[in-house]
Amino acid sequence: MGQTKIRQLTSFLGLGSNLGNRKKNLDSAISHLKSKAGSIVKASEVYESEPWGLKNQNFYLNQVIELKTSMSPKNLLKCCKSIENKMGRSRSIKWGERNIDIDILYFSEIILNEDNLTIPHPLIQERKFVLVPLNELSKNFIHPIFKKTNHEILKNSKDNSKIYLYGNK
Ligand code: PH2
Ligand code: MG
Ligand code: MG
Repeated sequence: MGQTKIRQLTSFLGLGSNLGNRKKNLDSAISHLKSKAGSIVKASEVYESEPWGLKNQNFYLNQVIELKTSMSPKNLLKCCKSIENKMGRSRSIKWGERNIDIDILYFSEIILNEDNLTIPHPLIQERKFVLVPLNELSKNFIHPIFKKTNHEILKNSKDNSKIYLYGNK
């Protein structure tokens, strides 16, 4: 019998939490992603970071994961939203506090510009809380629009908000 091979692509996802048990929230998001979205190839260390964009809120825990998935970008977005909902995420104000946030950063070399989904994530270059864990996993990955590696993007980023290793992966 012939075997059906399902084409799998690599996506990088950014996870963030600044409400409730932040570490448990990241762990729970990862286990939901494992059961619903594909396989986790690598997970970065956990970092604690100063709130970016809207200052008056708790520090975040942030982590980036590398996922192998046979889903389309749209279905992966739906899956991330449904995990956020299942975890009780209430739709907060823009850049406001949340118990869990799952963002698609990259999806292979795909470039997508749709109403509710822009890939690569349009703010990667402005956020050290994304760039630092992303560099830990994949510093040589080339941003499909900027044609620069994650390493170069981090080096050129003007974000100087605080980020520390939290550890305890
Ligand atoms: N997420 C935001 C807004 N600000 N700041 C940090 N440090 N980490 C985040 O994950 C984050 C943020 C909206 O998604
Ligand atoms: Mg976000
Ligand atoms: Mg989000």
